[in-house]
Amino acid sequence: MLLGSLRAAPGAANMQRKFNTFALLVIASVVCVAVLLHFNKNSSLTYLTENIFLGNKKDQPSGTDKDVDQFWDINSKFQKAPESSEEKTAKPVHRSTTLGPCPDTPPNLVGPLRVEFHLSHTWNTVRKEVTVPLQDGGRYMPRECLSEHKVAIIIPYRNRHEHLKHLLFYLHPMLVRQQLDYGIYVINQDGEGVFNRAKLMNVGFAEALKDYDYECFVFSDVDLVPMDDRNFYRCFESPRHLSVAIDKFNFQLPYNTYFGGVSAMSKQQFLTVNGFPNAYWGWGGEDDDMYKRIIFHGMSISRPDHITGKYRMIKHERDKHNEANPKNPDKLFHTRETMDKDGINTLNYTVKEIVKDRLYTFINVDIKAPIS
Ligand code: BGN
Repeated sequence: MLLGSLRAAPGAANMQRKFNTFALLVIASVVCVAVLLHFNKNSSLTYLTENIFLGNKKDQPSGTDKDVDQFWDINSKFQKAPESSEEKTAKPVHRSTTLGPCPDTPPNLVGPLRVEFHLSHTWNTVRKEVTVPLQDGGRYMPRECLSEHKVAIIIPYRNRHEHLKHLLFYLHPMLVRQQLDYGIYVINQDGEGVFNRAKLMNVGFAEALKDYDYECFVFSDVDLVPMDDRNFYRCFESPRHLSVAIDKFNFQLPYNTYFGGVSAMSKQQFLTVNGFPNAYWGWGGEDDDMYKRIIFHGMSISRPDHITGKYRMIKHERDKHNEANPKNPDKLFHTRETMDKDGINTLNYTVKEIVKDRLYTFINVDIKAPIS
């Protein structure tokens, strides 16, 4: 009996050991499966395997020059620029949440830029030259770090496609070097009514916010190209005037309170002053009104120095339906009373079409313009 039990004991221990090993294997497999499922659900593993180079890797021309240029002819029927099959397959970027913040001073800035307008680009050549990996709608975010700056570039627009080509040709690479998380919004005033730059800015603010959680807005004329990439298209503690040294004004401020051309305001700053006035139809004064809104709300203006704040303006004739409006200067005497009653809080417009191109988001809007 004893012998039997003594013999039986090693057998049972063996069985026990085998069972333990088996149980350990089962537990390990369950843990592995759970870990895999978790990472798959949360995009950080997917990110590592997914091709995040969106846009058109080879920068294939999309459609013919004629097709694309026709799109910009306001008289032709509004249509989306044809896309190559590669552009169509662009998917949203999944960024790893483990990326560190981008440095405050971006590492790849080059300083002064050579800006020339004598080359006549077609949309296809601009597309080929702008080789940065953009998502549809002229959107970009750095892959190497988490940008601190979510910036919408708002460009009021009508019939200026030559200018837009030049601007985007220089602007995209510069904004990429500045490591911004940005999008470009071209706000086109539909129809032939009197132009209203400030109202288009307000529309751009409202529409860009529907697209993404932007915290900063750069309002830019279409004909102003920055000449130095150290001029940051980001927001500061105070509203910022960026175009301080334009060639047209001999690289000087035309007057001390000038706030026109290119400016940057945080979402909060913009809302505090109730945005731009909507009441300035035709040329002149709306930027001065914004300056006054800022000052009347107890803020001041910040500016880059006259070297980094250099701009080249693309020469052009005065636009049709944007003549200087003799009624505008008088409005400036009433900014204090009007600023809370006219602005982003009273904005009304109708979006007629939104077109997402690789280089920009084009928003065609009816802003109820009077006929001149
Ligand atoms: C000013 C315009 C600005 C314009 C600058 C630079 C007015 C208001 C009446 C005094 N202001 O004269 O809107 O940005 O010139 O061109 O017209």
